[in-house]
Amino acid sequence: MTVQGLRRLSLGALSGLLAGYAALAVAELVAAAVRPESGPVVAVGGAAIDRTPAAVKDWAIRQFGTHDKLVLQLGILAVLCGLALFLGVLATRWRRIGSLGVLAFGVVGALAATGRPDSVGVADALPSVAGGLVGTALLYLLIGRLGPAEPPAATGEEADRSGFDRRGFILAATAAAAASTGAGLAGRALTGSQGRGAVASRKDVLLPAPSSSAAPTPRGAALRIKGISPFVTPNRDFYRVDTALVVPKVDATTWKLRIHGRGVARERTLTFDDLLRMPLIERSITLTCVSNEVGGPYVGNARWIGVPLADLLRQCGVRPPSEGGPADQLVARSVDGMTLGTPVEDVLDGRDAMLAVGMNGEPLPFVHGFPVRMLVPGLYGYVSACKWIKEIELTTFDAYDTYWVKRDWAPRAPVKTQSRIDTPKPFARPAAGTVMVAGVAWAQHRGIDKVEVRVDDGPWQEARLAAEDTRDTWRQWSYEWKADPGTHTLAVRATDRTGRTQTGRRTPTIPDGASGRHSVVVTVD
Ligand SMILES: Nc1nc2c(c(=O)[nH]1)N[C@H]1C(S)=C(S)[C@@H](COP(=O)(O)O)O[C@H]1N2
Ligand SMILES: [Mo]
Repeated sequence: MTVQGLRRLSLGALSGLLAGYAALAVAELVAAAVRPESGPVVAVGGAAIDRTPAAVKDWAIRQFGTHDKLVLQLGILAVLCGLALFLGVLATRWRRIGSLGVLAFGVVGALAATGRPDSVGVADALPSVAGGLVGTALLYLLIGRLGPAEPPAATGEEADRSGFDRRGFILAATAAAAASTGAGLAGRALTGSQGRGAVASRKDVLLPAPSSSAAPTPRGAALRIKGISPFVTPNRDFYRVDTALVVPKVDATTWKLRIHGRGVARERTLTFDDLLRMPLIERSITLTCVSNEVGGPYVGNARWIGVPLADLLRQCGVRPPSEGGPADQLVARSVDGMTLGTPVEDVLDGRDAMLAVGMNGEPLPFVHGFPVRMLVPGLYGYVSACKWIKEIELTTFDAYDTYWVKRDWAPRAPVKTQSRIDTPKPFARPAAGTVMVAGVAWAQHRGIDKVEVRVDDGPWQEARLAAEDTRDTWRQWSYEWKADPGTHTLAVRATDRTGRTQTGRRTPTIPDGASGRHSVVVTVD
């Protein structure tokens, strides 16, 4: 290949990159005007999450933890870079086809955005289409500066006769890069300013004192042992699991919750202030994710303040199936289109199901569902803990499959009895002698009755249980191990108040939560 041919290809690739960059920047700006969630990267990422098989989603959560969304977006950007390079090179040969390729990807973004469960309609297609058009035009223009595809054969040491308009190209490329950066930054700034109303509304929230406080945590519920999970999980350490690539920023002053559906004699629409004027309860509740592997981190305990959901539903005339009510499923819908389905019977059976407005003494953090989320002790998060809730619909399990149920997770999912060794850590090297083994065990709404530890193939030994707060919270435990030198396996199992001991049979998280025992291998020196 000639030097000029090579130059043409690399400038083509560069043009492709610039066109892709411009397309994304313009899309970002338009998305800021429409909705941040309608931008192509977020939309394609969201669509990918919607379509990810349960097993892959679980794998991603396992591999990347709470960074799973960042990894996904970086992956999408990497793929887009590759495609942009390719389209640029393609355009050096077929200017129109290569340029129109950029638009084709805009269309993909548009389809992804309009197909999301939270889509507001065709407006969501605008960012990707606008970006695609700008990118197409830019690539076409830049390639034009490179001259015709097959230049008159230049001979010998004759000057560059390929028709390459160097000045024009550099000017156009620089201007495009600058304008794109400007558009992208403007988009970011606009999106940021839109969240400001929500941020201000959160700052203005004054949580009323609950009319029913949680009993003080009993002395002895929180053990002082290095490495054990604190009894109350601080908000900043509380796990986060959701499908939201952009954390919804909901303004509490305009937020509304609608309650309707089968057997709702009196439909209601409530504002945030309406909720704060009702009698509030304060309760400690341990929340667990169904995607938590045995020994995994997706469990946390917080002190929540909220409106008792059962009272609210009874006021609306809702009766549980056991009292002849026609609805057996409560579907909670969030502002981002997520749906979660909870048994009506569980919500109305006397447990502290609530619409939570406070978490550990402050308004809900945005990532945990500000302004209002649902909580039902004893059920995994995906069937009970709707964040950014905006609607409650009473229906039946036969009539409606929620988001995760459509993706093969179980429609009903009470939390399985589980226990975890927090310390020592896997592959730790404690010194021989007394080693403190400790952790947490949970069986929400049944309560933990016993925890046992086993060393290698020895007998199960009863661990010391910390005082119980309530049966809806986890319980710390500890065991003083007289450790001999060598490599040992520590295993733990819990027994709940129904007398059932957690099974040693390992099952995957899908469809209704992992079972099996947590064990840790350590080498005693
Ligand atoms: N709107 C919305 N609510 C949601 C989810 C979600 O993806 N979107 N995820 C659920 C799941 S799977 C769990 S385990 C809990 C996690 O709550 P946290 O992130 O506050 O710990 O929220 C639940 N509520
Ligand atoms: Mo979850």
